[in-house]
Amino acid sequence: QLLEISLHRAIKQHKFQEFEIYYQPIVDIASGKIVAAESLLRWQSPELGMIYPTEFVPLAESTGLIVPIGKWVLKRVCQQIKSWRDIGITSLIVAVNLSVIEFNQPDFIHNIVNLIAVNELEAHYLEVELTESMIMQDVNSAIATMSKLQSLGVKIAIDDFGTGYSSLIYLKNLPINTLKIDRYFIHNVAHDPQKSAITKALIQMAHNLNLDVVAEGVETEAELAFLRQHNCNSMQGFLFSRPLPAAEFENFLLTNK
Ligand code: G
Ligand code: G
Ligand code: MN
Ligand code: NA
Repeated sequence: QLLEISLHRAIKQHKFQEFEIYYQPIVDIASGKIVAAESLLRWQSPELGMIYPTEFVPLAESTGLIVPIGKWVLKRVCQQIKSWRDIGITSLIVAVNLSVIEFNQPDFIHNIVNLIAVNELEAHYLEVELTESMIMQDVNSAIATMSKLQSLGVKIAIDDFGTGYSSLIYLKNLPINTLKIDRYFIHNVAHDPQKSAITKALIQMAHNLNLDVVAEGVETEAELAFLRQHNCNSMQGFLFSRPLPAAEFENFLLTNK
C-alpha cells in the first residue's frame, strides 16, 4: 500500500525525479572491450530508500504504471545514446528491459519510431530484451512486433534464456539477434558438470542459429575462462562491473578504451 502510494507519487507528482537509470557493461570476451550496456532502472524513494525493480516492477505491472515508467525509460535511454554519441562514444549498443505490457501497447512501435527519429539514432545501437515467457504468451503477435522492430534495425535479445519454456523449436523462427544465458547456468559453471554441459550446448546452438551469446552473472575468473574456452561472445557480471550510474559508466568506458 505504502509502496503503491509512493510509486504513484514518484511518477505523477515528482515526474520521475527519484528514478535513475544505471548501466552495466557487456564485454566482448575475445577483445576485452565494452561493446554494450544493459540499462537497469533504480528508484531512490525519499520514504523507502533505494528500491530495486524486482520490488516495484511487479506492482507497476499490476497497476498499469509500468506503461509510463517504460516510456520514460525508453526515452531516457535514447537520449543517453544520443548524448554519448555526441561526445564520441559511437559504437555502444544499449539494451532496455521490457515488460510484456509495454511490448503489447498499441503505440509501442510508433513510440520507438518517434524516439529514433527525434534523437537521430542509428537503430542498431538500441536493443530490447524480451523473455521467452513474454513471447510465448501470444507467439504470433510477439513475432509481428519483433519483426517490425527488426525492420527498423532495432536489435532483439532473449533475456534469462534457459529458464523459460525452452521453446527451442520456436527459436529458429524468431526474429532475434542475441541470446542472454541466464545467470543460474553461469554460477559455478566451470565446476558443475550439468551446468557446463548445458552452457556449452546453448552457446553451440546459438552459434548454429547465427546468434550472439551473452553470459549473464559472470562473477569469477573460472567462469570467464570456461566461457572463453567455449567461444561465448560476451559477458556481463560483477566480475567486470556492477551496474553504474551513467556518469560512472561513462568514465569506466573512457578508461577501458
Ligand atoms: O539490477 P536488477 O535488480 O536491476 O534488475 C532486476 C530485474 O528488473 C531484472 O529482471 C530486469 O530485467 C528488471 N528491470 C530492470 N530495469 C528494468 C526496466 O527498465 N524495465 C523493466 N520492465 N524491467 C526492468
Ligand atoms: O533479468 P535480468 O537479466 O534483466 O536482470 C539483470 C539482473 O542481474 C540485475 O538485477 C543485475 O543487477 C543482476 N546482475 C548483474 N550482474 C550480476 C552478477 O554478476 N551476479 C548477480 N548475482 N547478479 C547480477
Ligand atoms: Mn535483462
Ligand atoms: Na537475465
